[in-house]
Amino acid sequence: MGEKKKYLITSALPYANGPIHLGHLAGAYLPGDIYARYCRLKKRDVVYVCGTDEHGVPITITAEKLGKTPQEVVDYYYQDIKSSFEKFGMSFDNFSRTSLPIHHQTAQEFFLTLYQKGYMEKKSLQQFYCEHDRMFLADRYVEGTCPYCGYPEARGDQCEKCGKWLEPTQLIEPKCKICGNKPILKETTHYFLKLSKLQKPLESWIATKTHWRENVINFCKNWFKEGLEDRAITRDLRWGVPVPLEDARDKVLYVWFEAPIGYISSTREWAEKIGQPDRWKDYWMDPDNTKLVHFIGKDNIIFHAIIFPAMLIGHGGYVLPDDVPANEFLNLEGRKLSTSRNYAVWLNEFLEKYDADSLRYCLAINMPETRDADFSWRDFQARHNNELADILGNFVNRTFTFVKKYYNGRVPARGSLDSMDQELIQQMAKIRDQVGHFIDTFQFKEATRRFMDLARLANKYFNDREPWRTRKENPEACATTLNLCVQTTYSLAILMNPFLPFTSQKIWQMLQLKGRPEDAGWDQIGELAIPDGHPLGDVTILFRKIEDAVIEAEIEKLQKIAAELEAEKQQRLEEKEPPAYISIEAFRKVELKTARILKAERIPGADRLLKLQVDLGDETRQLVAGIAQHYTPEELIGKTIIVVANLEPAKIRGVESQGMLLAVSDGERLTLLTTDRDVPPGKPVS
Ligand code: B3M
Ligand code: ZN
Repeated sequence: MGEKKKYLITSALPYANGPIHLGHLAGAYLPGDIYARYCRLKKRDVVYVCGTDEHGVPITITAEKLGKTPQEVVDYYYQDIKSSFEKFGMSFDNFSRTSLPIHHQTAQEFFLTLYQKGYMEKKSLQQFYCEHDRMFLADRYVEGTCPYCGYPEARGDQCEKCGKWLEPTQLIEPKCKICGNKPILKETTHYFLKLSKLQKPLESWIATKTHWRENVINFCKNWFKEGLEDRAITRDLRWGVPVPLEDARDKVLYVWFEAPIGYISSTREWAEKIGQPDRWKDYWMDPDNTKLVHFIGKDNIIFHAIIFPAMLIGHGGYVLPDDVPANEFLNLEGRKLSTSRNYAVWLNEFLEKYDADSLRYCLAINMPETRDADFSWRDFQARHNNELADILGNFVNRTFTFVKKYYNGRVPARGSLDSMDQELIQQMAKIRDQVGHFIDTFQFKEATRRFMDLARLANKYFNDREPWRTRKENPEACATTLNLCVQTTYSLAILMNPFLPFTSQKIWQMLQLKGRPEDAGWDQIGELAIPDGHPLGDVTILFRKIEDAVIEAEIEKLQKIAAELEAEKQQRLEEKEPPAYISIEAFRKVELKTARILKAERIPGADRLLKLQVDLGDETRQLVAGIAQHYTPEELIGKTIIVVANLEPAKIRGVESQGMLLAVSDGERLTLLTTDRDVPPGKPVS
């Protein structure tokens, strides 16, 4: 009996700008697939969707680099990604593309609904513009230093290091990604999503998510603390989903606005393909009976736990995610992956030499669930040789070979069961429930370990029963042993299906069972389902050992790249200029003075800035400072601070600033420099 509840499962939509590597798999794909496969075996009503993310600056930058059109790039990588996912055993019900008309239409409808409901606001703002390339530098077209963590290669829309969602104008020392020049600020208009209006409902919704992973919850709480700001969700770009409004004809939707809507479009496409075009609504538009789960990597938390839910709340009628199990990162041989430098293991290359199931096993048992994990070739070899081959493969092989050899390939009849036999049967049921529990709570590492426990246990049972001895001494006991061993291979085939679908299929074939293991039920695990006398098929070896030499070659390949990267790093360090000294005279030219804050107010349209009036002893000055996110105007009044008094006046967002205050950043917070004792304003600092 299936449950009434419906399961809507998604894995992050990979950008169609490069092939899939192991980091991707461990983050968003393998866990999603294990979960979906398990749910199907539990006879739950499941739809599992994904597709390629084909818009945005990541695509156009790749196209420019390769000298191709964006369309050519996404067409190529859509095929490439889709086929490597298939070879890896991903069981999506639909794998779509965001460049399809069905997605454009879905995203535009979504935008219009938010617009009509008053969640969009048109605002003009200053944006970076490259005079050399004659274009607005949206998102990743600008790089610079992250204002929060100091990472020097932060992109215009997000810092990869600390995960902060940025506005390009927040970057320190911004540079055009194409030509390296410093961009200028130029006025443009955009539609803003009024996140500020959605914070309250969002916060009370997230407060109910006590079962979420700690990393996800903490991330959200930090965002709420800082307050959600309205964000521009349109861009001055050609490539993307056109904004469906007359006054924004030359603009497209921000990729992170429309990409998550891709989950909906992919479900719509699935519904059309099965000939029930409205069926997608059963999943997306029945919030009380649907469990929506987004599998993602940690760099996508903000969009799945905050922005997309905010959009869904604003739109209304949609189900909100029940969980967002975000994984941490996977390192490679103890070092961060670098796709641009080819310090990575690419899935399609991997699968030319090794089995998908070996990789699935190794990634699942090392999954970066609560902290970053590492993929090492030695570990891969050890998992494959010592666990998959020596335990699982060995048990299945010795069982089938024995039955072939001594029972003519027919499953011998089971006699009376003693306590050791009973124990094996009980363990199957127990492990089934444990594995199920761990998958249901997204603890895939533990689930994988428990599943292997059954193989380990079965192998031990075979050893302890010594059928090679009882065959002559006690034929009935021997027959019972082998019968139970065959029954265990059947249970194992179902139990392993979420983890090792290809091996599961092979065992199914050796067992000469009809249909596919996927169609069996999870509850079948532990059932003694194979009848006496059932004929077995041909026995094949499940896992062939991987030789040392093969693994050493892989390690060497990576070590070479790692050495190059190290050498470059060293060189950069050496090239760094020695610290430049300045003379005391030069320092004295900077006029530092104490100042008392008289007045502080926000600047409309500039969420980060405050306008201050300060007392400089014999005059009052106006300063504009980027401290609005760290201090409220009220708490500033009366503070004595340090300012650079002889700085050339400048206009910031159209407001004159006649000096600069001093503050220190610890990467997170900005703290004003004040005086240790009470000092009158206007005193020189030296
Ligand atoms: N394409 C980001 C990424 O690949 C993005 C995910 C979209 S999920 C809606 O990391
Ligand atoms: Zn440029």
